[in-house]
Amino acid sequence: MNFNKVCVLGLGYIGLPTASTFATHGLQVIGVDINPEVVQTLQNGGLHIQEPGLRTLVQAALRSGNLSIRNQPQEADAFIIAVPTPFYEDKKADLRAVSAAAAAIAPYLRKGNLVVLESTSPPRTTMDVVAPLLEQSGLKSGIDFHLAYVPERVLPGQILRELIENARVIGGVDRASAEAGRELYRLFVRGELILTDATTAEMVKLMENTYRDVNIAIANEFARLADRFGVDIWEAIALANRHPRVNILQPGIGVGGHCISVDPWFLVEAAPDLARLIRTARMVNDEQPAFVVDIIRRSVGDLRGLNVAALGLSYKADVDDVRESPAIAVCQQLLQAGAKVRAFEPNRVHIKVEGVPTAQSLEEALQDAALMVILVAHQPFRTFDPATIAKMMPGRLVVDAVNLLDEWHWEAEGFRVVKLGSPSKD
Ligand code: SAJ
Repeated sequence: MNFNKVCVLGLGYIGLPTASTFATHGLQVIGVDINPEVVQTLQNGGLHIQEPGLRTLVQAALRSGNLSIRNQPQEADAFIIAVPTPFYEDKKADLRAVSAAAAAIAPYLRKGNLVVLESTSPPRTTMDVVAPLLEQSGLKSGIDFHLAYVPERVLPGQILRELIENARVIGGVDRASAEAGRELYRLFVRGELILTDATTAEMVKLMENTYRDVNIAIANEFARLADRFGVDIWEAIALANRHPRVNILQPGIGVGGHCISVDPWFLVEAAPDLARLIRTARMVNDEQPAFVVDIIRRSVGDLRGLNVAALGLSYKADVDDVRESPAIAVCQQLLQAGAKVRAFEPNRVHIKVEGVPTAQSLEEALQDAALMVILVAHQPFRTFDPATIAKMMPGRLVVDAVNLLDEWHWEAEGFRVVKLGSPSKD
């Protein structure tokens, strides 16, 4: 197949880098988003999301003249759907964006085209939801046009590198569709391109993130057990991981982001009678912010009226993305318990979070703080100097939920350091 023109629907963390990378590899790319603010920002040379290297890539793509940003699809050789699949309150997958994108493509679909779904979706979505919507064009998937499910696997923070280097699973509704998908992604992917069917590819994607969720859940549960037994979880994990077949992940404040905290629910929804471990792991991770608040409560007694500087609001270290962030859950629970919280996110200093007071600088966050709680292991927090921090805050208590600080160093400056999953020293 010859791909000259690609239309990418959804210009978020996956769609925008993908569209730009195709453009810098010589394809004509139409990047489509239904959000007029996103379209306008990009058309004016701005960026609505943060990701290392993305600005340079998008600018190069626009400068090449190969990438144009639109609010509607156009005819193309291939269409890629990279829109979000969140869930509803009851944890059922919200496929409205996927369905709307498929319906928007149908009028532009021509014989011989390839359509790819990249959005993480419950098993059978490509076959049962996307194919029928595209077939409203009068064309048949697997006969008149190719249709494939190709999950993205990039790690936020490393997207540009992983987009090119990672292996990709390409699941076609038939063999020819998978082969067409391989030809498209071969244009820039250096990792292996592995062909399978669409439903297997959907399941593979969900298994990858569910596997990680369950493994983080056991790390979090181990941290609670260590807390009860007076064991330092960080030391215990380091020792257990000396076993050649053990690799325990890091406990923390819970699991956030739009992938791992969402995707396992798609399996639970699809087979609630079977996905019991998966559901429990989800619940363990969702309860972790409450465990963090409990640690803080045990350290100070009464939370009412306590001035807390909460450092880090994003869902993980060194990103600006706050979707499903457990750090926000910790702040909300502290506020509910009567604490006065000032949160600070160094990767997004002007952030506004409903119901959570934020500071625009570290100084502002710390100025009245009786307690500093580190919620996310951001790079700038690693180099905190306790003597400098001591001048910025009146209190001398630090709760380190992510094992970031060298407690001896801080204790020498008069701080009391309480670590998640580590016995209190007094
Ligand atoms: N976390 C821990 N302990 C750990 C590792 C992570 O508590 O040891 C927490 C993080 O702080 C964060 C959450 O888990 O809140 C998820 O972070 P992550 O870095 O594990 O993953 P994501 O959500 O940023 O990206 C994942 C990746 N999937 C896997 O590693 C299996 C990525 O490759 C996927 O492309 C991405 O989901 C996605 O889009 O599905």
